[in-house]
Amino acid sequence: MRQPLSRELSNLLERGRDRQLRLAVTGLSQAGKTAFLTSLVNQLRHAGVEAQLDLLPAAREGRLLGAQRLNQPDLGIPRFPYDPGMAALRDTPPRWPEPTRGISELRLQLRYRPAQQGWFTPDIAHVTLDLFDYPGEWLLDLPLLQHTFYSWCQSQQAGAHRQALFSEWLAEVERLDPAAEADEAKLAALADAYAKGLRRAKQAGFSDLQPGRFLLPGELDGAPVLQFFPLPELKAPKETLEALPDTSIYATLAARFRYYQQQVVRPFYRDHFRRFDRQIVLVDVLGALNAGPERFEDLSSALRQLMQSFDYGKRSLLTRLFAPKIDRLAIAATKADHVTPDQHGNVVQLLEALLAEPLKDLRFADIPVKALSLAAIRATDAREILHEGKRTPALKGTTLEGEDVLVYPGDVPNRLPKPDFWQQQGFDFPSFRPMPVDSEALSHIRMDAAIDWLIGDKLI
Ligand SMILES: Nc1nc2c(ncn2[C@@H]2O[C@H](COP(=O)(O)OP(=O)(O)O)[C@@H](O)[C@H]2O)c(=O)[nH]1
Ligand SMILES: [Mg+2]
Repeated sequence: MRQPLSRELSNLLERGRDRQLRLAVTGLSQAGKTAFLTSLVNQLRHAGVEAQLDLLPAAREGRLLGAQRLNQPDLGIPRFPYDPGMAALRDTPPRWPEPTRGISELRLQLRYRPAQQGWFTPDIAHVTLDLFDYPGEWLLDLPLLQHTFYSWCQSQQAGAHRQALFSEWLAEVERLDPAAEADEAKLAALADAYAKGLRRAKQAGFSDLQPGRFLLPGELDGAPVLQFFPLPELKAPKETLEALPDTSIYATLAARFRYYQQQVVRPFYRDHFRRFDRQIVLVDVLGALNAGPERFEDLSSALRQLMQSFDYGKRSLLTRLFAPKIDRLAIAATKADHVTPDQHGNVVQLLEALLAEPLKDLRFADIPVKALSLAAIRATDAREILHEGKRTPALKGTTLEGEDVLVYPGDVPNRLPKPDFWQQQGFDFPSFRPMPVDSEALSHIRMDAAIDWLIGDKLI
C-alpha cells in the first residue's frame, strides 16, 4: 500500500539521517563486553537464518537479511577480534574469547527490507553500526577527568578490607611528608607498591580501581607518567599544599597526575567516548553478589561515577549532527545463565537497585532506559530436578575444569542485600565453560531483546 507523500518524505529524511549508529558497550573488566560484542556480531550476521531472534521484530518478520563487516573508519586501530573469538568458542573443548588488552573497532552494515514499501522506500535499506571494544580497566579512568589531584586523593579513601590489600604501600606512604623534596627512586618504588595493591584488589573482586592503566599499562609500561599515587589523609589545607615548591613530593605527584589526565585519559575519552548514539551498560551483578558486601558497594560506587562521564540527551536534528548524544540506553545484568530462569526477574530488580542513582538522573533527563538480564553466550541449560519430592529448577553445565554439574546456585535477592543476606546465604556458582557451538549462531538469552531496544527502531 502506498503511503501519503508527506509521510514518505519524512520517513526518507529520517532514514537518511540515521543510517549510522555508534553503540557504546560499557562495562567494567569481566562484565562481559567482549562476549556481548562477539555474540552481537554473530547474531546479526546470522539473523536471516540460524539466529534465534524472535524478540526482534525485523528478524521475526524475516526482514533483517544479515550483516556484513565493512572497513572501519580508523585504519590505525586494530579490528575487533571476532574471528579469533569464534574460533575459541568452536574449539574442543570450547573456550571463552581472550581477555581484551587494547582497543579495537568494528563496523557492521545491516541489510534489511523496510517494513512498509512506498514511492521513496528502497527495496533494501542499510544501517551502519559502529562498535568498539577496550579493556574495562581503562574505563574507570574517565571519572578521574573530573578531579584535581587534591580531590582525587580525597576520593580514594577505602574501606577496611580494601585497605588491607594496600598495607605495604600504606605503611610507607603514611610516613611521607608532602612538603619534603621528591626522591625519584622512592616515588617509583611507592607507585609500584600502589600498583601491586590495585592488582591485589582486582584479584579480590573490587571494581573501583584507579588509575586503570596501572592494571593494564599497555604501551605505557614503565613510563614515569605511571609513577604517582594518591596521598591519603592530607592534613594541610588545599591552598597550602598547592603552594608547595615544584620539587616537593606533593607538587611532583600532582604534576604526574595532571599529565596522566591530559595525555593519557583525555585522548582516550576524546577519541573513543564522546560520540555515541546508544549505550548498553553491562554489569556482572551475579559475580558481585558472589563476592560479598564491600565489593558489592564498591561496584555500585564505580558504576555511579562512571555513568557521569557520558553525554545523555534528547536527540534533535541539530544535536544529532553536531554533538551526538546518547538518546536511549539499556542496562543489562550479564551471565544470566548463571541462575535459573525463575530468578531472572530478581536479577533485573537487583540491577535497578544497584544503579538507582544514575537511573534517577536518566529519568530526570527523560532518556528511555530498559533494564534486562541476558546471557550473550549461553553456558548452561535450564533443567528441573526432583528435590525432596518437589520439582525444583536447576542448571546443567560444564565447569571450566571440565566437570559436568547439575546445580541450583541459589536465590537472588530482589533488592540491595541486607547484612543478614551476606551472613546466612552462600550464593555461589561455578564458572562455566561455553557450550559447544552446534550451529552457526550462538545460543543466548535475550540478546534479541537487547538488540531490539538498541537498534530495532532503525530497522523499520
Ligand atoms: N556463563 C556465562 N559466562 C559469561 C558470559 N559472558 C561472559 N562470561 C564470562 O565472563 C568472562 C569475562 O567476559 P568478557 O566478555 O571477556 O568480559 P569483558 O572484560 O567485559 O570483555 C568470560 O571469560 C566468561 O567466563 C555469558 O553470557 N554466560
Ligand atoms: Mg573484553
